[in-house]
Amino acid sequence: MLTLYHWEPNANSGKPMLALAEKGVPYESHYLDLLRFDQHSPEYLKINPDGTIPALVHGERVLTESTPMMEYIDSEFDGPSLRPRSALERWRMRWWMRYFDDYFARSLSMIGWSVFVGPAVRQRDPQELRAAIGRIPLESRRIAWRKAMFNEFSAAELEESRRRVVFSIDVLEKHLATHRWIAGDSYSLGDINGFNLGYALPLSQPERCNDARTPHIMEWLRKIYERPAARATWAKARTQMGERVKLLERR
Ligand SMILES: N[C@@H](CCC(=O)N[C@@H](CS)C(=O)NCC(=O)O)C(=O)O
Repeated sequence: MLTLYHWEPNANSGKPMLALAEKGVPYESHYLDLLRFDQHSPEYLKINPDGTIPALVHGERVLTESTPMMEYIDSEFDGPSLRPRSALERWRMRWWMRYFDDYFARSLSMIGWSVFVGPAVRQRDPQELRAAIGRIPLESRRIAWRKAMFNEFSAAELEESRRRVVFSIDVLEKHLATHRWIAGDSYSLGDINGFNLGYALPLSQPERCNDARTPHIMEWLRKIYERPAARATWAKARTQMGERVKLLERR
């Protein structure tokens, strides 16, 4: 009835995983190994021809794009509402989700692909890697993979991404200094989105995101990680990636 195709609880895959856990909705989990290119297999392309994850299959319906997918989950299933009632808070939630997806996540992702995804596959046979690129349907993903595999991100684009990440951390810290949650008073999809983007920031950006410099981000991340749904979601991690969330344990 409900199947989620996903990778680790992280970035886009983690968004519907955590939203489903918060709602208490059971689902069949179909794990795709992004580093083994499972998302470009002919079987998966029948589900999502873009070859990206996550994808949610609900009966006859196939839903892609993790952020609107979370809104679908919240509307379609019982469980606590993950969208604020007030128009102002709902606007703020969507404002932030757009900011996270279009600006912050893009920059963080480029850095992640350069320092983690690329090195994780680079030692494989170049012929095999070129063949894998040839099977990627979206041009933008082909470019990202090529740059990651062959270490082709330019110094200028990485520098700009680093600048945007630092800028975004400061914007978020300022926001959380005056708002309990992303939308305001209520925990929402905005927090789920932001957590998936930012849970590892204290590890990847230790000089920028830490208790002294960004106490509000740190407290917000810890509060989310303490939620049973977040614990249960990150317990589904299959690789070392999931371990990073443990940095949020209170000492
Ligand atoms: N905007 C899409 C992006 C999906 C996306 O690019 N997902 C990444 C994983 S976080 C992916 O599938 N990468 C695999 C690839 O590019 O081959 C969403 O939010 O679902």
